[in-house]
Amino acid sequence: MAALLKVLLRVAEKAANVARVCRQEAPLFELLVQEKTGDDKNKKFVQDFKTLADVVIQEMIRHYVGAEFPEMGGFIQGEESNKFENGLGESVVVTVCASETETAALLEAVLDGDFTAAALLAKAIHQDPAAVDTNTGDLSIPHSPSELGIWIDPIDATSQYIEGREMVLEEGHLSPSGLHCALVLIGVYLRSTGEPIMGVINQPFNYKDPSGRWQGKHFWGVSCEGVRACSVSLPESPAGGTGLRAVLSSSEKPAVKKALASLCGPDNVTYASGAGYKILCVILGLADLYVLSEGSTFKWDSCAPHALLRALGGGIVDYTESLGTPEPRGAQLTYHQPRTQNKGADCWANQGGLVAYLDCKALGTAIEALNLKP
Ligand code: 2IP
Ligand code: CA
Ligand code: CA
Repeated sequence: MAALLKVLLRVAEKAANVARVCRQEAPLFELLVQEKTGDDKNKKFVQDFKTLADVVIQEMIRHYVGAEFPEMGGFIQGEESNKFENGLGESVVVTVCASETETAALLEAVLDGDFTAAALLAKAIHQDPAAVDTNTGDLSIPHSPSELGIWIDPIDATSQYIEGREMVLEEGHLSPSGLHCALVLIGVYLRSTGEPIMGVINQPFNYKDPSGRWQGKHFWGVSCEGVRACSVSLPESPAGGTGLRAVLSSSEKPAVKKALASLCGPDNVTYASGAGYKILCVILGLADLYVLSEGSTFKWDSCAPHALLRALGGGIVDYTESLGTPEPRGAQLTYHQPRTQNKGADCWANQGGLVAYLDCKALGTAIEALNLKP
């Protein structure tokens, strides 16, 4: 299944291109923002946004991966629904067509007849991505496509993507908010056990080249049955019992913030945007832990980065479960079963919250401290 990884790297780069085009063409971007309603609303935000960019990117990934691996067809899921309502109240099902012209015609209907915008978007969808490094070394993955499923978050940290604040990233430093927090996440799991075994993260807005164009960066990891490989190398000194750094959502509960501030020291607790970006910070060794005590993330947020953490010897556990067990490492999140008692997007919520870690000693120390909080 090394071929699947190469396809995912290429399609994630295509996705990043679409994300960049949508921001670069200002009139296009303005057209794209639509409010979410109903059960699919992420309850965390008073106003959440569903962008056409999100829907288009997800459908594009589904289309190209499904074309290469037809056995996966019914098991490629994501955050968005492909039904899009245009300004005239008409519902259009967004799909990628066989040709650029046909896709442009379909998107024109979504975009209330704006041909320029539709043509720009269709061009980005059908364009071959710039040469992307798909050199993943010698990998032999002992699974066939019919055993696997995929979770896609076409754009994580949409609010940062829409706000569009440009930051110059400093090597080795966590940068709490800005365009760089927006990530394309594609995770692969085993249908039988729900284990995340392969992940690709593409950061479309990593730096601006001298000509002022945004350039991206990508990361990947594989972890299954003795095969462990990752594009990121393990940080030099994984933190043990002391000197831990935690990254949290700014909306985290005061008791959790307090417990971690006394464990790590107040200066070692940082608040950053984007569930995916926070897990990426743990993968890159910019933080030791990402703790989230609520069910505000979903399978598509954590599947891809979870696979990278596993490839490096870490993981993501269910926060609530890990507090109640002497073996927190055993409470790993899985990706194959919906919570049927929930509705809409909440069926796929990481309901008990999560803790992402690279080093299991750090996990153990944090759980001990969190268990003591009032
Ligand atoms: C969101 C996004 C938010 C995050 C939330 C995710 O996904 O990553 O930033 O909240 O949990 O579901 P926070 O930044 O407070 O961690 P999306 O942008 O795809 O809706
Ligand atoms: Ca998300
Ligand atoms: Ca998203």
